[in-house]
Formats: sequence, structure tokens, C-alpha cells
Amino acid sequence: MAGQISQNAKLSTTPLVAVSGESKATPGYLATRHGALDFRRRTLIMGILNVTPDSFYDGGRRLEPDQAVAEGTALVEAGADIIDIGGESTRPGAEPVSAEVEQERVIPVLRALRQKVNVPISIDTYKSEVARAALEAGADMVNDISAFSFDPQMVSLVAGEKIPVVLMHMQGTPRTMQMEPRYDDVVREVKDFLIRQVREAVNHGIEPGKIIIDPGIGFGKTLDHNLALLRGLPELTALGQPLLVGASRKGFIGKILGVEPDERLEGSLAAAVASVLAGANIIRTHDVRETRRVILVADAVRFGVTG
Ligand code: 8Y7
Repeated sequence: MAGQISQNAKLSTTPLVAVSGESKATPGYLATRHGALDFRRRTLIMGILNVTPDSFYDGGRRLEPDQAVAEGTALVEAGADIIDIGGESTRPGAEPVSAEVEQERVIPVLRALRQKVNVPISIDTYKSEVARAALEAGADMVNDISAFSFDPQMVSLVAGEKIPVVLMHMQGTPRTMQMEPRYDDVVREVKDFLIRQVREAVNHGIEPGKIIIDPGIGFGKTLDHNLALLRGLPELTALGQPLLVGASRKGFIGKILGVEPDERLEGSLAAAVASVLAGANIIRTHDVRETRRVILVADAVRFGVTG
């Protein structure tokens, strides 16, 4: 249980992830400012709300704040346990935007959405300035695709605010990551990186139970790398941290099926099932309703049906 790790962490400065990289803990219960995330009986769904003009799948459809708020509300009605709102596209080749532009996009939507929904809202940003403004506007957690490596101030912000955080692996930067991804052993390297970043987080005072790890499907990875990571997810769940997987409509599914993003629903659902059965705790998706139904069945296999 996460509680056990937290206690261990309080007793000493020993990182929660043992030197071997294994932990006996399994993800339990994670408090946020707007309700708890309980990983014990269910796989949770993080619904994607892009507020960018250039996202690869739904970019441009949500620039109007009113529309973005309506779509965020719809994500919750469809069964999202968390909403992840982002104002900078990180698709391969994308250019960064300034913190100002990012805030102009996400803050109005966040403020309005906060009045309408009661699930935790995650701010998808690697910039501490944007994260700080978003937390003030009602966000509950941070999704940092750089796992604290792009902005040196992010780790202390998250530690001070005592909020949950997603730490994702990426090789390179969004602009360059798909140019020539290379690994000797992708699962080991992603795992070692995540162990290092979790340790850094804990050393800065972040509660171990609040650190969610993520292999970063598609972020500096070839098709083979992505498949090896999905196959190797049990090596990541062995770390004892909550595990998030985001494969929704990504390029590797397009490569397998030979289809564009708007035809990648079934492939995304297959990746979601594979992730759930390998121990993922949160699935990040564009397609909440469909993913909910698929996960209900996959979870019945995983946890059994109770009640
Ligand atoms: C992921 C993500 C994206 C992911 C986490 C897309 C922001 C590309 N992918 N965050 N963000 N994990 N934690 O296809 O896999 O949505 S952007």
C-alpha cells in the first residue's frame, strides 16, 4: 500500500524504491484536493482535454473556452476519473510555446471547468510557472512529461503544494524525440530513469504515494520500443508506484494498422487492455466512454467482480 511506503519514507531518507528497483508496495489510495484516487479495485481513466491549436488528433477543436469546458464536462459524464488539460502540443516535431501563451489557453478553461466538475484536474505542463497558475485556478495535480527534467523549479513546487504528480519518461525533446530513438535495453533504461526521478522527488520531500510513473509511450520511441515497453510493464509495476499508460491514438498504432489517428480507436482499446492486464492503474485516453466499457471488462478479469 502507498501508506506503507509513505511511512517508510518518513522514517528515513531511504528512497522508497529499493536499490534493486523492486518494492513490495502496491498502489493504494491517493488523496487529491477534489477527491481520492483509489487504485485498489479499479483502473482509473484520465480523459484528455487539449486546448491547443495544433494537437495531432483533436487540435483546434477546443480553442473556444466555452467549448473546452463543455468537452471537459462531457469527459466526466462519460466516465473520466481525472481530466488532463494541456495547452502545449507535445506531438513529435512540435515547437514549444511560451508560458504566457500556454496560460492564456488553459487558465480560463480551468477556472470555468473547476466550477462544473468534481473530479481531480491534472495540468499537463513541464513549466513550473504554468503549473503554479493552474494550481491556483483549481488544478489538483501535475502531469510533467519531462519528469522534472525540463524545469528545475517544478520539483520544489510540487513538493511544497503536496500534490500528486505524474513523472513520464521521454528521450530527447518533443521537437527531436522521433528523429533517431536509440536504446540498448529500452525497458531497463526507462525503468532506471523513473527510479532516479522518483528518488529525486522523494529527496525533495514529495510523498512516495503521490508519485505516478509513466513509460511515455511514443516519446522518443520506435514501434519496437513501444511494444517492448507495453510487454515490459510488469517491470514498472514492480516498483510499487501507481502506473499511468497513455497510448491513445498514438503513432505506433497507426504503424501497426496503417491508419490515421481518426481510425485508431480499436487499436487504442487493445493497448488499454494490454496495459490494464499488465498492471496499469491509470489509462490516459481521448475516448473515455469506449475505454470505460473496455476497462470494466478487463478489470473484471483483473480484480474480479464484487458487490
Ligand atoms: C502522454 C502525456 C501526451 C502520455 C502522459 C498524446 C501529455 C501526446 N502523451 N502525458 N501527454 N503520458 N503522462 O498523444 O503518454 O496525447 S501528449
